[in-house]
Amino acid sequence: MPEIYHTIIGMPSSGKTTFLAAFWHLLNAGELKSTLELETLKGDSSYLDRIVEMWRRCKRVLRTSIAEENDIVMYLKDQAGQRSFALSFRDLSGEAFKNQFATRTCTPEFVEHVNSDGGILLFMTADRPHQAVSILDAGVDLVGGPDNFADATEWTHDCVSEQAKLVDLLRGMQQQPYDIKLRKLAIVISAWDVAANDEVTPDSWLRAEMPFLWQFLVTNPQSFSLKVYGVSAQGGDVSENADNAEVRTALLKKIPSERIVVQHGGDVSSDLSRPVLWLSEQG
Ligand SMILES: Nc1nc2c(ncn2[C@@H]2O[C@H](COP(=O)(O)OP(=O)(O)OP(=O)(O)O)[C@@H](O)[C@H]2O)c(=O)[nH]1
Ligand SMILES: [Mg+2]
Repeated sequence: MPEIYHTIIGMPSSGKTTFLAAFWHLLNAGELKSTLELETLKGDSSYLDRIVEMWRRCKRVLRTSIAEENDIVMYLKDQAGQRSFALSFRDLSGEAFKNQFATRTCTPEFVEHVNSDGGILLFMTADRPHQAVSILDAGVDLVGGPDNFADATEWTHDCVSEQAKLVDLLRGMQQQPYDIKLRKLAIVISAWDVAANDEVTPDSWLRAEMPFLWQFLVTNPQSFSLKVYGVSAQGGDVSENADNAEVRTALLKKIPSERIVVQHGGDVSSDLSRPVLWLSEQG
């Protein structure tokens, strides 16, 4: 059975673990017909069971610490039973990618995973503003000269916009020690419920909110074959505060799998396996 290793990438709180929890639920619960079915899981399922339990109860899954990163191998077959493959990926901590950007280093394992057959699932979230800030947003009076810079905040790596960090990460994959080749890249815009309306598609959101990343991707078709998905893995904001108590109550009344929304172009479903299936297709 071919083993395909997909790499999950995304800054902290970009929705990686919530996606994995919802995906695991879909495969196990049988509430909806999914394009992919689970044959078996290699390794310890306790991590997946823990995150799926929180997901089912509409609770925020725990942040993934670097020490807790988990390798997961799922043996899957497609609905028609035509193809079987092992899908392995690692739930990485967003902190690891932040560190990678700041220190300009990554682990040999990460390079190995990115070089193996398989694609990249790149996560970002619709629930925080992404437009890169300009110097004017810093409130600095440029006309007044350096004397007015006293209140300016000192630069740290956290000041760099998320899209610049992501471009840096992808740009790195275009040179050694990474193999120079075409990679499939499925972009997952999580918390899609925040952005979704009749006018916006995942592609148009990416173009408007992450123009630098968008430009990089469309001008590098030799390196990245792209599809963009809007994903609401929880179905709404489940953070525990009084403002969204009604949202949580309404979500809890639904069949869990039906909370999930996956949009590609104008096509909407609850089938989270779509991006994974596309990455797993040959060619
Ligand atoms: N509105 C909304 N928020 C969501 C949804 N799914 C996840 N979130 C929120 O997105 C945030 C990030 O969730 P995680 O899945 O923990 O993100 P992560 O990328 O694994 O984060 P790290 O482990 O820190 O790298 C949390 O605040 C979730 O509540 C959704 O469908 N809708
Ligand atoms: Mg996580």
